[in-house]
Amino acid sequence: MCQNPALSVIQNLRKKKILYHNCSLPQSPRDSSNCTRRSPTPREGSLRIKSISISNSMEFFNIRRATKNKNPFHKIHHEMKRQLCGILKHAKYAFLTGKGRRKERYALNRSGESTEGCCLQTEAENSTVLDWRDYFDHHTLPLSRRDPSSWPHFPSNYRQVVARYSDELKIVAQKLLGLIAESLGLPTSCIQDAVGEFYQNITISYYPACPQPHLTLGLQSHSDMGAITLLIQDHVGGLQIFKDSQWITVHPQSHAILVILADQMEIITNGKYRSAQHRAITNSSSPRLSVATFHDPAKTVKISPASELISNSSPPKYREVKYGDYVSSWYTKGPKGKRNIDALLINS
Ligand SMILES: O=C(O)CCC(=O)C(=O)O
Ligand SMILES: [Fe+2]
Repeated sequence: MCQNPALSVIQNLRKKKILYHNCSLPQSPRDSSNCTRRSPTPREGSLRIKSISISNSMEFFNIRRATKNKNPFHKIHHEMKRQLCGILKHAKYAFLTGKGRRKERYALNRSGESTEGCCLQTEAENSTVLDWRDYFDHHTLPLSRRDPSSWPHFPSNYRQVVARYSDELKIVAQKLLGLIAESLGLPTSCIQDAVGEFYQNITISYYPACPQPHLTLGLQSHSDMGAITLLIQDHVGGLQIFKDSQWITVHPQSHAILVILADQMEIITNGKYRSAQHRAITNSSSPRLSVATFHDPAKTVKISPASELISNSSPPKYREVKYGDYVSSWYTKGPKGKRNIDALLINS
């Protein structure tokens, strides 16, 4: 049988001990939106996403306009971002490009769901498609989950920086949930009440330069499973959203936070806001970094469309789901575009 060319490249690099990272391997042709292999179709464009300042009185109108345009991404400038992003980038480089010994120190079980720690994998195991990515996951909220002693300790202020970043972004996420609710004519606290206390995780992703980027993906096509994700990325670029039947590269902007609406938001708003299908691509010259801060419900919380949005003329579009069951199913089936949220559609 003819060996997958990407696999042989990866195996060669492994033999030479050059490669220590995850990779996506095309197994078979897939439909375009979920394609692991980077093919020339669908067409790829580039998008400068509108920036929205949450300290600006126009915010409400901007969010409503973004909803109307069905633009799943909003971007926010945030006073703290520049400082925090700079320190975080420094810290990320320190542990992700550090010596293997450092990596091993934080390497934890990567088979489970949302395991805190570092995931490092070199190639597809048992034909499973993996991503060309290393990542480190921090459990940050509620405080009962936060254990900075399991995080890297270099540079010396790393743990304080991450903890502060977590607290800052929780406030941003709360504010956004309120604005999104208001933009739909709902009481300000409606979406936050439906989500409950935030379970927040911060994932730092490192995408090494890839010798054959056209054969790989940094991260497969997916929508985030929680309520809202706040993402910062460095100047390299590689995040793409699937919009109007094509993959569009999000132009990286420093000093801005990208807001990615996730699946539970789609359910609560009964589809008025859609979760964003996105993926990360790699390139052959520059490694890339991103920091995603996920805000999710507790696993025991039941999520369903907000009653205020349901009427005879607007029936519920999604079945109620316990968030923990949604997460388990997501991990069992794998992301593959938006198939997990689509499985909850009542008229699918
Ligand atoms: O690295 C990126 O830009 C995307 C990360 C992401 O989508 C995720 O971690 O869920
Ligand atoms: Fe994501």
